[in-house]
Amino acid sequence: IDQRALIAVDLGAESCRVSLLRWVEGNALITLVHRFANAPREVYGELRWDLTMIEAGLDYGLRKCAEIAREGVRSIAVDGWAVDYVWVDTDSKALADPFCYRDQRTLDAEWSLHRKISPRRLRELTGIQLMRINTLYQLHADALQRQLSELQWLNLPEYILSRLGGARVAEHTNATHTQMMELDRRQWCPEIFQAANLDLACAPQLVPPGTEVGRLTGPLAELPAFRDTVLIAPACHDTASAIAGIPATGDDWAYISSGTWSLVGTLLEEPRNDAAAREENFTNLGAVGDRICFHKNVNGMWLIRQCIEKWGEDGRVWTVPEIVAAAEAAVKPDGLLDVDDADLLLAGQMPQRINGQRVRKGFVPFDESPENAPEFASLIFHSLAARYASVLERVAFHSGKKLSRLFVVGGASQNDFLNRLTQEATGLELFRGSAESATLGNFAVQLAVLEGKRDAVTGASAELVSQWASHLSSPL
Ligand code: LRH
Repeated sequence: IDQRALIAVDLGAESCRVSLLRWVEGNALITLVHRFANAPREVYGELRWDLTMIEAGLDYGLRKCAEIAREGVRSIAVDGWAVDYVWVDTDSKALADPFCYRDQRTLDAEWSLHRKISPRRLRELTGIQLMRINTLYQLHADALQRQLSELQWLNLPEYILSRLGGARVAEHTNATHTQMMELDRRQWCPEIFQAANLDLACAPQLVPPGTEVGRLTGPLAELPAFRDTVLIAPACHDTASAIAGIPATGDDWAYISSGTWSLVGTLLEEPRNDAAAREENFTNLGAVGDRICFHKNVNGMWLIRQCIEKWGEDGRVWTVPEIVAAAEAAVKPDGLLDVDDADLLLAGQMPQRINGQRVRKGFVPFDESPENAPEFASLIFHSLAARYASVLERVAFHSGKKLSRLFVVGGASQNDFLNRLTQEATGLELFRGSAESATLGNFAVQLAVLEGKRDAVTGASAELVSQWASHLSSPL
């Protein structure tokens, strides 16, 4: 067998990682080679990602991998958060830093688009949960501003792959989150493009997860380790990768992919887009193994991170582990927060936003000073757990599954207090998966492709991919 190393790049809204898989006496050994912080920045009132910073971090991480992996690197695959994208010219160069999905410009775009195509029709066609952050609303906002023909957009992970030398593609799992694909035909939807004033020629070619998109070229390719390195589109949507990294089989389990967002749901063989699933705004995203990620976006660590940022400005720097411990010792909240209130998805002033909701609900507002952080954190964690439980009840209903196990993966799976509350609220047996599940799923897809098990990626035998993931989960 080929003993060369593999690289997984995982782009997160809070941090990006470059990881290396090497073979040591026949076993896969995974190391996190480089992690760097990421955050959108507000520039002239616009919320954008710093693409130069992200690419510099990736370049550094890839060079470090090349130094370590003297045996050479067989492949590189990139996954990342969904919905954000880059407009590129004919050389695949970015025209501007990409917008962050939380930018407020989609407020007008949503209103404008829904006059051309009803939310109901959008939902019927795509099977995707209606959310203002979806690429569709963002691209429509762009189309309202300027002429876009001659240009192409690429979702962020696919953009990175193209910058490394890959073809311009839209990988299926990531493409479903744009809300621009037909659920039935699994192709771009002309009716939606037309309503959004977008040209179908702007859309990249769709490819399934596990597609080789080219060879590494450019300055990095001159490093000896990168002589013959292929580029792979894994499940480019980080959540689809994270779920592919769950080493579970059977039909009795649900997942929470827990990070900035909490994605709460289960894998299905077929989408569920009946009236009830539509009414409750569940999504049917593409998953590895030709399956469907049937879930709902629930707010997540965003709430606590935004609070921490505000308390930091007010003079007290809380770390996540500190605040988790303090929340556990604090009193139970007097009432729960609606964590998915649209206001709580926005950036800035989070303690004040939370108090705003408390007042609206008739509760006494909390003292917003950083010393009172534990009371806020306790409220947030109890409320998240309760929300997870109510969503999971609906997941069981829609999927018809008798759920008994819950796998929690992603960075926030390390929060044992939240895990305990979740277990209590749901009554399910909770398994803590890997904090780096997206990286595991990314590697699992690469291995399946490289070992000629393409069917495991696109066909019915997703079990194999999850076996890879379970084989890989211990070294992390
Ligand atoms: C998680 C995630 C999620 C999307 C959101 C934009 O990182 O990809 O699945 O809904 O970011």
